[in-house]
Amino acid sequence: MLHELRRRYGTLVACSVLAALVVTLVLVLRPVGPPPVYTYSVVNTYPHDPTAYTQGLVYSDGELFESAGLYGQSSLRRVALETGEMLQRYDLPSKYFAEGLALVDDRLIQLTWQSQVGFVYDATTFELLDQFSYPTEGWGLAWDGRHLIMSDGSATLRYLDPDTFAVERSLVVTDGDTPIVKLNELEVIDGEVWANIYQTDRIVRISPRTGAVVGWIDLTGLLPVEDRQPGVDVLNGIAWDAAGKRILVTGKRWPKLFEIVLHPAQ
Ligand SMILES: [Ca+2]
Repeated sequence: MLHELRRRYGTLVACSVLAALVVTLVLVLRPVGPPPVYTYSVVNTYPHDPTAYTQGLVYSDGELFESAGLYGQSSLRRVALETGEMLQRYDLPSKYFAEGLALVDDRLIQLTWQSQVGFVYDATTFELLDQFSYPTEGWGLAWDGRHLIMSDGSATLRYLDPDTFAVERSLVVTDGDTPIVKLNELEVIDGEVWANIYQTDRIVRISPRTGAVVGWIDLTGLLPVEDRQPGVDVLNGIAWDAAGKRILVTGKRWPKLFEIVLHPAQ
């Protein structure tokens, strides 16, 4: 009797191991398709300052923090989302071209394009508290709760300590075997890193674990033709209202800012 039970138990274990092996093989060998593509619907449209050359965008409690670029025009702004009204502004010295922006607790961290200098501000008063240097160009910046994530125009994202600004990790973003370059403005959304691709209407969704592209968002046609006045530049700027689950996007010198929802493309 005991012998029979042992035999049956042994068979059961063998069957379980075999089933696990089959499942593993199916998962490993299944064809991996290209990442899904998403299109969008506009849920809300808000005013946006058409003189703001948007390089960084962050949402916080009904307001946006915005970093606007260009030499002689660079600024840090606090803007009311619904009205587009500028509530606060700090102008950078004209030798700096402002870039990515992140909110870390009560501090705002702002990059510059080619000066290799970052600025730290009090998020309430916009008082300049500190500055730091980095060896690359500065493009986009985001905060994932532990690290600042920085882009520099290449396919590489760098993870910086939020206090020392030391690089603690690098991540190369790839779609299959192809590195995805020109990663620009950044946002961390539900555990993914989203990046504008400079000079395109696309946002890429990135796995922060592997750097693999997990989706593409095609925002072609987002800014209506009648709003494309001279001087209007490319799509840039992603902000995430985590509590309201709202995706907010705009572009450089765009007169509008949009809340969008995504749909799988057909
Ligand atoms: Ca952002």
